Amino acid sequence: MLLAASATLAQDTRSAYLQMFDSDGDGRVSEAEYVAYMSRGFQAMDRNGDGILETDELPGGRGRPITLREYQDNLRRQFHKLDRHHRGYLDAQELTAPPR
Ligand SMILES: [Ca+2]
Ligand SMILES: [Ca+2]
Repeated sequence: MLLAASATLAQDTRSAYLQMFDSDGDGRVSEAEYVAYMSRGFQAMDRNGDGILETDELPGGRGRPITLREYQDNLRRQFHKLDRHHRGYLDAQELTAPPR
């Protein structure tokens, strides 16, 4: 009983994570949903809201400035790496897989 409960918990954690991305609620994450959700991190860091993360807005205050467009291009590449089955969307397992 206890074992079954913890197996279910791992499953629930994954699907809860997926639900944060899955804005249309179809149980999978499209490229647009992935980019939209992950872009929130950019927006949170872009304190002056000009669409560019300047060096002083980057974590640790170091690094090359990056535009929202570059950031989203990186996210799209990341999405396609995660999309191991090349179906154009991520399921909970692909989404939570460790990066290669
Ligand atoms: Ca979806
Ligand atoms: Ca900025």
